[in-house]
Amino acid sequence: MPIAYIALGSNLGEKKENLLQAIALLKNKGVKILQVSSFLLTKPYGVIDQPDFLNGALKIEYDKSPEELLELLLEIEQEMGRVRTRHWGERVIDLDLLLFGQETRKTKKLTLPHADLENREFVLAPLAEIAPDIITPNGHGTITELLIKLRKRDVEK
Ligand code: ROI
Repeated sequence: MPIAYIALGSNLGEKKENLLQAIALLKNKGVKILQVSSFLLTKPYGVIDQPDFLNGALKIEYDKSPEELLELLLEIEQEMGRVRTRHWGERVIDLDLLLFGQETRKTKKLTLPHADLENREFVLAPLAEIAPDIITPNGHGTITELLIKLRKRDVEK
């Protein structure tokens, strides 16, 4: 069965409860949760005038397509009352599909691996806890190597 990785984020309301609820809803919908990272409080990236985020990552097993998984993630975001305010704004829950086996996509709806994976410490840090040695399909290195590279880049800025 294909293994996929999902990023979780919340910066509104009870952040920890929101992440736990999203995991429970995934389970209810038949997704097998294999591993849950710790949750890290992170400074907002991109649009910085918003509350800190609580971020985490999941390793799951899923027997349908990446597109179906994406639909499921969007469904959960909606069920949890995510309101899209501004682009890259605050949200109760954000579920991003990061990796799906060795699948690659570049469609309007879905980019695999996630387009901004290598630039986001708040994604790579929890992911490195549960999948330090996996190599992304585009072959830029292991998750640990990507995280080290990103941290070096940030120091040099
Ligand atoms: N920044 C952090 N730290 N964590 C997130 O989950 C997050 N999500 C986003 C943007 C607004 C890009 N920034 C973030 O969508």
